[in-house]
Amino acid sequence: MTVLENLWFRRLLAGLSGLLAGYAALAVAELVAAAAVRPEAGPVTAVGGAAIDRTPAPVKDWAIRTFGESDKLVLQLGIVAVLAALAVVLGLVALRHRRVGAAGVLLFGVVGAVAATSRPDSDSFTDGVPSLAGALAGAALLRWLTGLLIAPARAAASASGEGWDRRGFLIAASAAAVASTGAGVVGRTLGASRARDATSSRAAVVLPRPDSLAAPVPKGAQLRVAGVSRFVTPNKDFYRVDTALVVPTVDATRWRLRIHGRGVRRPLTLTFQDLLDRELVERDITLACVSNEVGGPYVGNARWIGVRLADLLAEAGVKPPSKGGPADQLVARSVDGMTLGTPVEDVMDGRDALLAVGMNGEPLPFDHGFPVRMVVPGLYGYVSACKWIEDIELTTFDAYDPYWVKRTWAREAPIKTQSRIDTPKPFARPAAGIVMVAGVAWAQHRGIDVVEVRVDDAPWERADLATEGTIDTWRQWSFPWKATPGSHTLTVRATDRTGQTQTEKRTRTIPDGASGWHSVVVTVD
Ligand SMILES: Nc1nc2c(c(=O)[nH]1)N[C@H]1C(S)=C(S)[C@@H](COP(=O)(O)O)O[C@H]1N2
Ligand SMILES: [Mo]
Repeated sequence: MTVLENLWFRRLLAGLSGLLAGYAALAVAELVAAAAVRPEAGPVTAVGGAAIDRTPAPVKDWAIRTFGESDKLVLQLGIVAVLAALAVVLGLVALRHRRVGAAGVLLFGVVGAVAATSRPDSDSFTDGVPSLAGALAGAALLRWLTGLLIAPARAAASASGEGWDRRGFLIAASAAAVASTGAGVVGRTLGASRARDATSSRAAVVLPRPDSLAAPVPKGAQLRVAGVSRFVTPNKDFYRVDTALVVPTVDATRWRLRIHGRGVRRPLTLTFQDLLDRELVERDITLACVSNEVGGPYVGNARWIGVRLADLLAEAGVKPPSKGGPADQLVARSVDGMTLGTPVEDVMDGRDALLAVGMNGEPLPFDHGFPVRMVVPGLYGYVSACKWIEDIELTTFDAYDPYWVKRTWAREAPIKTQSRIDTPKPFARPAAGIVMVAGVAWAQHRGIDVVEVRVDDAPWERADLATEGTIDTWRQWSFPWKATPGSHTLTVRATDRTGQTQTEKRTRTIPDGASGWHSVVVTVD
């Protein structure tokens, strides 16, 4: 090997040392998190979560729009890619300045530790320990490996004139890779065993027959038009929007819900079984996300089983503001630290605000909040639908801003009347003749009274409405269109039972939900 080749080879190996140090740091950190602290304190989850907390709402909205429900995977891959690149750089730096390289790794440990302790669900400095422990391991490894690259040669190596111990380096590097992988696997396995407890607690749930059943879905609620959304959204197709990088897996047998705060005369602590033993109601309720663009997919309808939240609050001695109660905001907190604020008045005004335990005939899926979540008809999810709930605090809007409100979303957010064309799809090429235009419209807790369709600039025409489920569910509609060849724009708008027609004015989703009419352009052949 020439001197120059040798130099490049050592640089390559230095970069590799950096990568290995980063890999070891992550593996050790994840192991310490799983074994001694808690899985959420692992650096990738912590840094990712902290990044989500700090991302300005418009950027987050863009990420949801662009990557959809893969947004978190993209974020995690991004974090790993950035870490890998920085690790290579630190390896190269360490070839010259071993201390600086190691110090760089430690610095990342500090960043990870700060991120972990700053998460909303972090209540202890021990959450910083995994990142620091990992960084120490990574720094030590980097020093050691780069030391082998620049160490005075042993006899064999110096005989070859390369000035460093190639064999020693390769053995050390392989050993480090194997040890790190081992640490990572043990960490993962420990994490998996907690998840198993949660999974078996879910498998053991037998939902009692609700005391108050939902009426069967009316036959006419589901149109027989290909391409229209199903009236009941199957759980596997139900949209998911949350900030959880790792879906919380809660063991229902250990779960507790606390209800406390202003105006609570009898604070309550409930187990999952306590909830199942109470009066259960079954209701069809359509959930919608405030981040849903006009025409977007973040809306779904399910048959929920749960306890009426108003009953529990009354039992705790809570009065709504209209009856002189001191608390106007109910803050729900999840096991992962998310907070959502709901008007107490809305929860207690007679609507079916639920602490839900069942979704479409099964216990809540983990993605949708097992073991218990809130569902409040008529309010966007971020101000009502707390998944993995563990705490309810009665307070005031003046006293506390929950997670999204701190990030400039509206304090109160009733769902805006909306309608969507499900079929034909944008840029479809239907044949001339009768084309069935169909979709859904929703105005939860008010009900949909009229849906109209406009073809190009022609006058609005009434669509046929499917039978209403309830005022808390979306409603299907259809419109037999005499399609003529050429390009056409189809537009839909709905009117709710208060007589309000959707405004044409397009607004962004921030701060309180998108408004505007959904249009689809098609070309008729
Ligand atoms: N714990 C927790 N609950 C949460 C959220 C969250 O990020 N964390 N997101 C809310 C938002 S913005 C919406 S729209 C609904 C979505 O519920 P889904 O994922 O079951 O459809 O959950 C709400 N509950
Ligand atoms: Mo949402």
